[in-house]
Amino acid sequence: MRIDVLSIFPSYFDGLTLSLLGKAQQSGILDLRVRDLREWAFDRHRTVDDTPYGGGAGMVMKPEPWGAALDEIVESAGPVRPTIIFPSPAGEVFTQKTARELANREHLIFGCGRYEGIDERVFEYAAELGEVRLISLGDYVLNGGEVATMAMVEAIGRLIPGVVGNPESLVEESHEDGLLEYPSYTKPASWRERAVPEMLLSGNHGAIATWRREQQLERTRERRPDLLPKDDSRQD
Ligand code: 6GU
Repeated sequence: MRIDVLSIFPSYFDGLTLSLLGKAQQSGILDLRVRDLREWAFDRHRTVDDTPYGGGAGMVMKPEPWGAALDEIVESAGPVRPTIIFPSPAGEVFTQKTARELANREHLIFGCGRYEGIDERVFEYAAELGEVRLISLGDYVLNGGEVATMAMVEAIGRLIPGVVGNPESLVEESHEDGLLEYPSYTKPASWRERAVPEMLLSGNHGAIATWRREQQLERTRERRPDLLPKDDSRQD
């Protein structure tokens, strides 16, 4: 999979060369290219923003650098039509389902906005080049798309076949089956007067699987009831 990231703060993404995703890049499974949007600015000061038409607070990102950058990146990737993602608190909410869907794409482009936003015509133009998605991490506000892009690249990248060594560890995560993960324990069996649940020491794998399922349901009901199927008959 190829992923291009456009940002005026490319060094944010240095961390993505570490650990799992770094290995995926070294092995060629993931081709991640982070580019500075200012490379496509055209004046001496490499300006990427300007005042908003109609007035109002803050600055808006100019369309020309975005257009030139998207043209060059899409052209360089050949005939494949990319999915172009603009992280935005005004977008659809990113979930594990979104991550699974995007992990199947050949080419993703993330356009990280800053300031009050990007000139609206950029989204219209990008839709001529590929499938455009405005995606939010949730209902809170970040200063720009960079941190959101890092979260999404990590969530998507680990779903690319071969990135996570043991694919079974993907299946047992929170959210993969719509429930939160069951609790985990390791040695010692007793630590600061706290014992590991007896069940896990029983060696009865069927009973352990049932217990873990119950734990998943209990935690989900407690912490994230919104994830459970609607059941109007429930009393609590
Ligand atoms: Cl994707 N961008 C910004 N700026 N803020 C956010 C977000 C994205 N998701 C949640 N808050």
